[in-house]
Amino acid sequence: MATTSRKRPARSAKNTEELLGYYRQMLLVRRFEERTAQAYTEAKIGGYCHLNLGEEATVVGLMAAIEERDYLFTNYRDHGYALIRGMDPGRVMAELYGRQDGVSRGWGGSMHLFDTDVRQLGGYGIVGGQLPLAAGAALAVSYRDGDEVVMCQMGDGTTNIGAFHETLNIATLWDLPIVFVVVNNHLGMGTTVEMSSAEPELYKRAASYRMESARVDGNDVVAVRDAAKIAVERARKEQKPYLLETVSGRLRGHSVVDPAAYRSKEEVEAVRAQDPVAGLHDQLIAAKAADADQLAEVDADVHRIVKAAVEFAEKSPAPEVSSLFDYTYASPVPNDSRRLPADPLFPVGA
Ligand SMILES: Cc1ncc(C[n+]2csc(CCOP(=O)(O)OP(=O)(O)O)c2C)c(N)n1
Ligand SMILES: [Mg+2]
Repeated sequence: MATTSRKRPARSAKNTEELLGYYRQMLLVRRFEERTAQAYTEAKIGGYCHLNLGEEATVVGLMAAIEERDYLFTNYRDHGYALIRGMDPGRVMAELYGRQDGVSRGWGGSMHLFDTDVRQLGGYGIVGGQLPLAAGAALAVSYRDGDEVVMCQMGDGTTNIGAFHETLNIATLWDLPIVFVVVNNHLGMGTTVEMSSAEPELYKRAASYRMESARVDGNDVVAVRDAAKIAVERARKEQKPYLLETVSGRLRGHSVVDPAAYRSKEEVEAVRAQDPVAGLHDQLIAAKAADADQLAEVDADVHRIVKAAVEFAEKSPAPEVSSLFDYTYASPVPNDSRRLPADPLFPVGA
């Protein structure tokens, strides 16, 4: 096990360009999530809704480490991953709105973003639910002698779920090409890692399963990318699982409706001081890679993308009620009840 260092690469035009690209992506996640929170409070979005605010460097760094051919599973905090993995922002927003043009035709919603085109196979609302499924995908890859890798993201709270231990155990026993990523934002809803985990250095959990692991600063996009690349390469070349822990913060409540009253003002200030988007902004200026006007232009561009996404979602129609049972079963089921909500239990006159 190793803790990854924060050594920065020498500055070059390529690095500068790369960093600016990451800044644009992180800002896209930031502005998309802020707009999502607004749409939720306007009751345009229903159901549960969890944001990646504060996790932008982690999201972008992880997505820079996997390739198109690789597969991704995440928990319900999935909007940012979808955007950076390549789902169209308008179709993601339409999904949050529950509209027909959403990536899952409006049936999945915020927690279940799924798009086989970009090999993002959900979005799972059950804590730890994605782990056994991701292991199954990795088993399929291995069975077919493929060279794809499965990345399975989860939160810190997930490391105390039975499925976490069962899946890590089997992943080592079966030499699965899978990278488990624990996004440690210090909180599972309102419970801190220290209150819930006897070993709060979560990457050390991998030792129980003889699995390589590392911990990295989740607010440093390049450090996350480089640490994740090591993990992905090991999974791809050696067919060995890996556990990567990224440490960052959650800027808002657990979900959009959570005021997070359990956090003190000082704790919130400490998280804000580590804000990865503001941090990269200042880093770019200090390194003279860009000036404030250029970065404001990036922000304006991103605002346009998010505005267009909202307009697309607003215009998309709601799914037909008659399609409520579509996509439930792969093939017709005999005697399947097609009763819609509010339909009488027995047809009148029957
Ligand atoms: C099996 C299960 N138990 C409880 C819940 C309720 N729940 C939803 S999110 C959550 C906290 C998970 O925290 P963490 O894994 O750290 O993820 P984060 O929300 O920080 O991304 C809990 C307990 C659930 N969805 N599924
Ligand atoms: Mg958490």
